[in-house]
Amino acid sequence: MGAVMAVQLSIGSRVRKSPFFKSSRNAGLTAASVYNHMYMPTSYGDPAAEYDRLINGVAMWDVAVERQVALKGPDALALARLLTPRNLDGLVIGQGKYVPLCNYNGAIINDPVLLQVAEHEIWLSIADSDIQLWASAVAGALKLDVDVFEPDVSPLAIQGPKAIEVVSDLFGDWVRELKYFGFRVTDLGGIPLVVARSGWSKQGGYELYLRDASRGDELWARVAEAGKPYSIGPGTPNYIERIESGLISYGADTDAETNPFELGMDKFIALDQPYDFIGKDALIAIKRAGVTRRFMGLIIDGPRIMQTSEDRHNVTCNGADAGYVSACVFSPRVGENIGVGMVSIVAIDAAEPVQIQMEDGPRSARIVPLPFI
Ligand code: THG
Repeated sequence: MGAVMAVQLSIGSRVRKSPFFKSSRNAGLTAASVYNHMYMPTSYGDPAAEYDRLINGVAMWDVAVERQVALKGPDALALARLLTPRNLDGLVIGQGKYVPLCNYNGAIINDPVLLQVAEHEIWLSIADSDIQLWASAVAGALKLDVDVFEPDVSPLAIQGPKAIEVVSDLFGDWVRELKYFGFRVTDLGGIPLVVARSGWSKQGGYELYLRDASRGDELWARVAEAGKPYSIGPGTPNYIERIESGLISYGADTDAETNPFELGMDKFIALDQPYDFIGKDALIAIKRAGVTRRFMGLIIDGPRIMQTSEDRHNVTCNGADAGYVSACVFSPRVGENIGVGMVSIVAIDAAEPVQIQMEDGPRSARIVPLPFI
């Protein structure tokens, strides 16, 4: 491959900006992607420092791209039940749940965190697809008594082993008692927030859901100040850590046919519940037939992979197509090149090395269970 120019992302007014965008840029943002029609910070120019802060310290991430789809009205729960195969019995205010959403073919179309914020109000904190359109169409077609809209809510994540210190200094010791995905509606010196124990890493942490976009820079500054004793710094959803932890990146790891069983989400799919939900018949059929591929880890031979993948890498097993690797990188903690991807059951059962077509040629790899750590 010849020399390839770096491509810049054009910043304009069509793609939406986070309430923390100005603060992120002032903190040294160097790269962004687009997610839910918004700029999503992806780098502050020092991947090693960003990884280290997440694993050993504390980092603050502008994840306002995790948009909320509010379901508000007497039929909020009925609509939520239709949208997800997960059983929502016993859901209480202040509780969150990871809820895959599927289409009528049983393919996954998003994997939000659901928050029950009030008796008749549920938020879906979505990954990168247009769930407001989907959910409002379902509600309209069925004449459900529920409004489906995107509220003024923008999460700021605080992640890493020292996040608990920063967040308890800001809000008090009650944050230590929050269960995973649990949350409370509160404020910080009048800045309206939801404080949740969650975040797209396995290093522990919180998400502050800002409820007034005009106060983004103020919230950013308060968190940066409170984090100073713990050497907080900026970061983003982390490419290396999420592979190590086996966290799913909807859109990166999935395609139009990916079903939740392939992703290992069996425990979130309640086929036996009395409620109907979108994709139920298809998922029953998929489960009966059994899956043909599965989301797995791979340990990859060869020189250290230091760059993020621009494309998926095809996988073959004994010369036959065996799926794809959607993300791979050298892991400092595993001490090897690791990847995640969708690989065929045939290749998994063969229990012998597969070949991955990398930019620099084929490499041998072995399939392993997730997570790596
Ligand atoms: N936080 C919030 N919104 C989000 C995300 C988030 N929206 C987009 C995206 N991330 C949604 N996807 C995920 C994927 C995985 C997890 C959370 C959101 C996650 N998974 C854990 C795991 O897989 O081990 C726990 C799942 C469980 O056992 O319930 O945390 O991060 N606000």
